[in-house]
Amino acid sequence: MVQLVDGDIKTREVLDWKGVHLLHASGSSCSQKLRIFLSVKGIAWESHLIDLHANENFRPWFLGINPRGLVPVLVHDGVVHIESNDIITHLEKSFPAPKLIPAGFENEVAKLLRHEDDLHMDLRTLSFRFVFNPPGPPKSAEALQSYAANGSGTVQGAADPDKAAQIAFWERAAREGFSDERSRASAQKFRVAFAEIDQRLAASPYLLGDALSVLDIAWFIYAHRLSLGGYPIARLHPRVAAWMGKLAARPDFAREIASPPEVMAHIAATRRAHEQAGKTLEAIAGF
Ligand SMILES: N[C@@H](CCC(=O)N[C@@H](CS)C(=O)NCC(=O)O)C(=O)O
Repeated sequence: MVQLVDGDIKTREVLDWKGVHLLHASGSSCSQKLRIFLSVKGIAWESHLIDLHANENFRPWFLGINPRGLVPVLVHDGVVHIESNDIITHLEKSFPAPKLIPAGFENEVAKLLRHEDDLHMDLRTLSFRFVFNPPGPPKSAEALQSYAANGSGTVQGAADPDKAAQIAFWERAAREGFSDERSRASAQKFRVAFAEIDQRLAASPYLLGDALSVLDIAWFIYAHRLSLGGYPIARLHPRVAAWMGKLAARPDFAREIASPPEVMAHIAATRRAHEQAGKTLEAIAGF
C-alpha cells in the first residue's frame, strides 16, 4: 500500500482536504481505470484535473503531492495515496460495497494487479508509438529538468528510485523514439497476457468468475487502449473481444473511454499513415 508519509509531501494544503479527491488526467489509462472503479462503487469524489500535455505533473505543486510525478493520486481525508492499484485496494477496504475484490481472492488479485502494473511501461511504449504518435520528443528537456528538481524525492520516507526510471524512459524516447524492436517486445508480452485472459473467459463470464471485479476493469482499460493502437484483439483473442464489447456497452465504462472527435481523428490519421508505411502494430509485432 503506497500511502505517503508527512515528509514526502511538500504541498501542504492537501492535508486539509476532506472526503475523496482525485488528481487525474482524462486520457490516462490508470485514471480511466480508477474512475470506472469509483463509478461502479458509487463513490462521490472531487476532481482535480492535471494536464499531462502541459506537463503540469512535473511542476512543483503536483510533485509536492506525488513525488513520483504520476497520476492518479488519491487524497482521502487528508491522506495521500499513490499507485492506482494501491488506491483501488485502499478504497475497496474503505467502501466495501459493492464488492469488487471477491472474498478469498485478495492475494490472487494483488498478484494479478501487480502483473498488470508491470506491463504499464509496455502499454506506454505502444500507446506513444501507435496511438498518441507525437511529432517529436514526448517530454521536453526543460520539463524533465523540473521533474528532476522538484518534490521531496522520497516515498514513505525513503529515497525513491521510480522518478529516475521515469526520466530515463522519457530521455530514451527523446533519443530514439519508440523503436520497432521495443514495440515488438511489448506487443509480445500483451499477446501472452491476453491469451491467459482468453483462457479465463473460456471458463467464466468475468475474469474472476460470475461477477465483475477490479481485474475486469484493469484489463478492459489495457485492451481498449491497445485496440485503439490497432492490436488485433478480435482476431487473436475472440473471447477477450466479446468480453470487451459487453463491458463497453455499460454506461459507466463507456463514459470513461470516450474521446473527443479531434482525438479520434488524430488516432485514425495515425493508423492510415502507419498502414501506408507498412508499419502498423500488427506488422511491427509480426501478428
Ligand atoms: N504505476 C503507476 C503508473 C502511473 C502512470 O504511469 N501514470 C501515467 C498516466 S497513465 C502518468 O502519470 N504519466 C505521466 C506523464 O505522461 O507525464 C500507477 O498505477 O499509478
